[in-house]
Amino acid sequence: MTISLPPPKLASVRNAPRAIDVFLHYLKAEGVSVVFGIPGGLLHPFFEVIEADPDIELVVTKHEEGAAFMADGYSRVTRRLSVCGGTSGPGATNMITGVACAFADGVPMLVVTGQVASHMFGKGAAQETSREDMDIVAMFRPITKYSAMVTSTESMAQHLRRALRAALTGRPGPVHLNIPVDLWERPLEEAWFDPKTYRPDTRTFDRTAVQRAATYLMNAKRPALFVGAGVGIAGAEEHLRSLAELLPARVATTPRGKGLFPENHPHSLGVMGFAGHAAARDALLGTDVDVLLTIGTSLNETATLNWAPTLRKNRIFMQADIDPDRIGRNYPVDVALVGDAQTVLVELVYHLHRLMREGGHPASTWGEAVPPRRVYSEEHHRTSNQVPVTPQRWRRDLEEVLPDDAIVFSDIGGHMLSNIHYLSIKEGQKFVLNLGFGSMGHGTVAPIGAALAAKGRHVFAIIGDACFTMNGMELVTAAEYEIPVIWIVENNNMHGITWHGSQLVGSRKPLTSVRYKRPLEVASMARAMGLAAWVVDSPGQIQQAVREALRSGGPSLIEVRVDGMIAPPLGDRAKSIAGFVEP
Ligand SMILES: Cc1ncc(C[n+]2csc(CCOP(=O)(O)OP(=O)(O)O)c2C)c(N)n1
Ligand SMILES: [Mg+2]
Repeated sequence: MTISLPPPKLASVRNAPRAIDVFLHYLKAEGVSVVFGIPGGLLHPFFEVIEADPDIELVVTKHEEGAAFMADGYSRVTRRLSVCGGTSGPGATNMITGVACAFADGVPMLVVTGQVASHMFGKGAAQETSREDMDIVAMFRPITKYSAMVTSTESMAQHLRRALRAALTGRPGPVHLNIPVDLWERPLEEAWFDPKTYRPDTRTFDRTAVQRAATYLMNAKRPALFVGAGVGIAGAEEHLRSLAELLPARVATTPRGKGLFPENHPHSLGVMGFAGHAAARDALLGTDVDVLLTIGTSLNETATLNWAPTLRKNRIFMQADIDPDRIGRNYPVDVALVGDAQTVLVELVYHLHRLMREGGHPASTWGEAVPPRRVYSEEHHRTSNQVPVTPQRWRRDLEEVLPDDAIVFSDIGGHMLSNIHYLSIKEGQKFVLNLGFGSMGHGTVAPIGAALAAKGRHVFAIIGDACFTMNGMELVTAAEYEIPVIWIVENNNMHGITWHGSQLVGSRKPLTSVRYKRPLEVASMARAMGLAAWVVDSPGQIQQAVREALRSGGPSLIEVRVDGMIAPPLGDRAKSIAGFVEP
């Protein structure tokens, strides 16, 4: 039996705010000024409004993975929320790798995806990814802090506030909202909430733990700090330096934390972990250090040389992290400092000053010791005059012309290991690496978002030829929007890390198929994409090319043709793959 009802009255959308207007208002309140993405029918209302808005720039990328990478780069520099969007189905799934990178490294990002109209669910509409079908919300769930479909216009703002709260409190991370296309333009009358009212400030700390830690540091003869990327996320570089100089303490960073403490500082030990430096390894795994404070590192495989047990042996071991789940996960701790790195460091320095005012004096003896000289593996390659140039030599040349404010992104491969080991990051410079997820392409594309965010600073990307071919089409985006990244592509015409690494693991036979069958003309491809480009193959040449690229002020690329037979410093990585753990 059917019942005949009169048609419902249509709400007047004229003059009444729509759901999309409310949505946009929240984004602006969070300081969002750029949205990265690729428009498509099922997310059209969102992109239409973004394009029309004078306060928000829409950057249309070449691939949705690029949109997620750019958003990620934007957040890593601003430490603010970034936004990327893709239409339903493939537009959404294309973003998954980029979002996973952001999740692994704690980057705050809002991912918006389209969905078929709510009345069509389950009927097999084109690109349907609702729960009745492929379930895009479920696909994003393990790689976000919150993933949900907005099921009614009335609940849109509630979902958005929850997503923003999750993205921006505690350990930051990406969040995902999937929105049926029919919800955006419906009227939505809503009381407005200011960000302060729906997401708490989590700069909290444990006072008793800080006091204990300060006392241990005050009495330490050989204190050391082990610094992870969390210090960068918290913007605590200066506070770290205050603590290190006050004691003084020796400072090592994880590979991802590289440069958060200037590597040319007398107390820098360089990088501890994969492709790291002997001074850091000797100090942190040796017997000298009596108190070790780790800050903003989860002490994972790459940072600890496969969880070396000697890292916490015969010493007081203290760990500071915003995420209690990361404290004591890999090493038992003597003092657990739950809290934001900046807050914990400020409080530690405060308590040390208090103890000093009361007549105390730091017991550190490092002040009288000679700071360690940076020793590189295969040091002779750094001064080699051979042609084609060695990976070590051109990096040494680059150090001399790299601007004081440079933000240097690395991609994933042998070039990353060389960047970690051979390129010194000095005061004022910044190094960015997605080692949590370790996706090729991030270091190629994220710098575009970073350069948009950090207008006025010089952004470099040091990448490999295979990373360039994987995601290099986004260089067209940089050319279109005139975003001045300088890419330095180390061209060895192969997946160098795999070819060299294959000779250290398994049957030790080189995996020859990763060497290219025809040489890659990287600079020519870049020119075709609208970039200024240079080719370098001899010692000293890169300096002129960098100067010219800086002068050009636009997106540029320098192809460095290197001696590909020189292996990157990958011994530690090979040992980990082979399951070999040092005692
Ligand atoms: C998306 C993705 N696919 C595959 C890998 C595994 N992988 C790591 S590095 C690499 C090759 C990198 O080659 P290239 O960019 O030329 O750098 P090189 O090692 O030669 O310096 C591969 C395939 C990865 N990390 N990410
Ligand atoms: Mg290569």
